[in-house]
Amino acid sequence: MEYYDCTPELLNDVVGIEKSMENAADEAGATIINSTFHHFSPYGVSGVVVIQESHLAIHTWPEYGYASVDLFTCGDTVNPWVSYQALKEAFKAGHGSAVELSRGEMALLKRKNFDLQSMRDEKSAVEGDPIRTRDVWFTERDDQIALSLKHDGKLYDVQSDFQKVSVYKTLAYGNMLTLDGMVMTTEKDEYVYHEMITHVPMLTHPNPKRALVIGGGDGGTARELLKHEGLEEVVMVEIDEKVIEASKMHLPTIAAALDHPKLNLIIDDGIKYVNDSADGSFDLVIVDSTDPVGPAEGLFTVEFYKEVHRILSADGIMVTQSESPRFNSKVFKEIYQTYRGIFGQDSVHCYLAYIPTYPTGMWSFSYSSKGKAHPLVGLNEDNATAFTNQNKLKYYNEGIHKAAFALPSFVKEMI
Ligand code: SPD
Repeated sequence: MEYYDCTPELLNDVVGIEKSMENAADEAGATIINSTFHHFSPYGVSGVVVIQESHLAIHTWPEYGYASVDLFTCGDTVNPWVSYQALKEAFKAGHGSAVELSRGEMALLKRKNFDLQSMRDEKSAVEGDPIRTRDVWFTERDDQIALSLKHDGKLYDVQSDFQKVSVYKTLAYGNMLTLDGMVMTTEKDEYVYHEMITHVPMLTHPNPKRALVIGGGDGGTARELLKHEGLEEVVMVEIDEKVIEASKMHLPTIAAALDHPKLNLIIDDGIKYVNDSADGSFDLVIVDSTDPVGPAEGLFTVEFYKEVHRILSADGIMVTQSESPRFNSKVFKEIYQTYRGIFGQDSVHCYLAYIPTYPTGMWSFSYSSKGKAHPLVGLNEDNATAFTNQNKLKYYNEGIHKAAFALPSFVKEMI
């Protein structure tokens, strides 16, 4: 594939080119295994996306507005012409051309016999195990850090009206939900996030009766909230019904409470729901959002949090997932600055938990109190212990509750 008269800046943007190449592979129906890209000094990019069906490779010459791409596929499941078109648009090429070549003359190929058993992955070489034929890697990355999980294929992959909803069958963490290529939850470590986002506020509010969850379509947050028998109603507003569908189908233990009688599940825009809610109508609002890109962007604005503050009751608490201090430093700082401007300097607290499948593993939550609720002073340790034992919680306990608010110095410094 040849692309002429492209925008030079686009051909020098290594992160953008990698995304465009992966997108071109994805749209053509290929399964991405991994990719590696390199930026040359002072300009030019080369890179390869390895796909299950072979590879895509690119070399760019920004000084000539020219890029050449090779797409090698195997079988007939990938349509290379879709990639051609996607890249032409991505690079804003004035004109382009492509040639399709057949490789490997069938007449010259002779099948060899070999012992398939001897080629098995050592770890899966257990008598009776199926032979794994497609171990590939899912990678979540920004331009500096990447997190990869090996998987055995996708169980769900749908472009909804809002985002790409996928469920991967990972080898180490069970089924994993991703939205637009970002890990949301996995069967094996979901409990850390869901126990911490719910029980910390629930066990420090004097008498919570009504809770609102914005987002949280996988159902984990609702499941944990509904363990608190004193709660009379949980309203959950999820914008994307495909997230609910994927979770019910492939994350049944996380989605376990989505049909609970006390849960009022609404498929709608959470921002609109909050704007339309009456003053003081919720004791607890949990913002269980995705990262601040795509449909969740509006959930990270001053206007939205002011509205959340308005709908909280006198002693109401807002808890949000507040990203990783290390991975999303800029957003992390902004979040705390914004909340403090609304709830007051001393009414906003940060706490941490360790979630191996989120970038850097260090994840933060914010606890903002409208009235007198306090995350440590308000904790009745005996109640917390009894609740933990009764519900056989796997991460939360009274010790973790207190320790989660002890912040490393660099995090204190940031907020
Ligand atoms: N980068 C990961 C942020 C995920 C936040 N939400 C997760 C949803 C789990 N219910």
